[in-house]
Amino acid sequence: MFGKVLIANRGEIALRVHRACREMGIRTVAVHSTADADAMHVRLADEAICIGPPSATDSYLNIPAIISAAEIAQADAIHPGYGFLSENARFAEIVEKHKIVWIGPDPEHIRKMGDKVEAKRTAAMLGLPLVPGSDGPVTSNEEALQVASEIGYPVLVKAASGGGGRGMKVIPDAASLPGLIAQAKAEAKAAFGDDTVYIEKYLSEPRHIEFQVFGDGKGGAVHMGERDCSLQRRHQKVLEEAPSPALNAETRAEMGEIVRQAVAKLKYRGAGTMEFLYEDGKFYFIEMNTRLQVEHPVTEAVTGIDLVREQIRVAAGLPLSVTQEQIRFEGHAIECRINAEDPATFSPSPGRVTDFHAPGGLHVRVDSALYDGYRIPPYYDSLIAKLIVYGANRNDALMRLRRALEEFVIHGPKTTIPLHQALIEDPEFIDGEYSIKWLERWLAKRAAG
Ligand code: MV4
Repeated sequence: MFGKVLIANRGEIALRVHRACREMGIRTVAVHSTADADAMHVRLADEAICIGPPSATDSYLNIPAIISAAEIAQADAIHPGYGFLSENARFAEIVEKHKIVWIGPDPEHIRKMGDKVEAKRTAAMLGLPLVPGSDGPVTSNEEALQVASEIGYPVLVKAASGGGGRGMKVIPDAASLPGLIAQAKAEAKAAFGDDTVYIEKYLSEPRHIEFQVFGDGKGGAVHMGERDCSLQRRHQKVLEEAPSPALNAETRAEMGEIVRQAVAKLKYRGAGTMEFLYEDGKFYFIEMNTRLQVEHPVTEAVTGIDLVREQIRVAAGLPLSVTQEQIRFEGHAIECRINAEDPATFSPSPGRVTDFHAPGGLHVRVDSALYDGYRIPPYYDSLIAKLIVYGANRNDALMRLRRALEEFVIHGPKTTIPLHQALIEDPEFIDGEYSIKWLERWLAKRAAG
């Protein structure tokens, strides 16, 4: 096992990785920008190295600075967390070239899945169900019109280098197709430097259901069930839960086995997430994320498995600690993402935390790097805490969530706690009846009074 791991991230996820390392007897190296000198992960790590100024481009995305830090500290491995360099295939390759272990998938798998057209091609080969659409990129209006008339309008044009909804357009009819494809290509070129686009049938009210998968890199693979992440605002997840209120155990087992076999065939190593849209009882693969996700704790709650520990184990060449048969899905977990934002306008609200009290008690978990007196810097993502509750069933989890949100005190910056408090009182949410469209509609109604 590794003696020392460098954590190439900040905030709650740097702390999450540090905790897993510590529990495995591994020493940790924190890297940080000048704005994060007083951060919790820096305080707790065995060593800390400043890698640059506040701007993420010059610090948490600064590959030479991070590699230098790893060499100076003689770290055996690097854990990238999520975001930043976690899905940068080139970084993963550079790490490996320096004889440092990359705690993540094979760089080739990261690269393949980063290209959405390539990812769909791979998914099709692996037998995953796809949204009907173009077979690869569309290269002319004639071809696009042909595909669209075969699958029927409305269709969706998506950027091959996209993700997070950027460079995506709904095309209602043939007349508007050429103009909208041109727009999508221009946006994709500007955002990603790649104007490759493809077409899919537009699903109007799906749920976003993703499966957690894990591979040992040698053909051993498990699935850890699904998370329902339909509640999003502008492609930012707000609340996630496991299991999905829309699935039963039979559907989960069936779909889980399909994704497990796909991951095994790929000889995938480490943690991954297969994203699907789910509509009218059918699954459609859209993307695969080759990293640990923000919402991984809901999976940890319903399976009892430490996902970061598993990542570290397989990176060190050890087998997964569980077989598929040993994985039991029990109870229900819900995560609320708490952001330092105005709960009405969502504008960022950085600044000094004058009072901090995290809820506790049975089955309540708070992943946060906040502390009393901490100054939330304005340079990074506004996620400041994740509240994860577990219960025997969805109703128990909801009752516990209500109680935990009530106990949570974060004074100073504005937070989205009140938003979550209102959201979980909505009868449709309580019934679990929501699609990817639901939250934005709910917010619009609320804003209108
Ligand atoms: C779709 C879709 C409807 N039909 N694909 C948005 C980001 C990217 N990950 C995929 N996305 C979507 N793809 C087809 N064929 C609707 C979305 C979508 C969405 C998906 C998941 C969660 C929230 C969403 C919000 C708007 C649109």
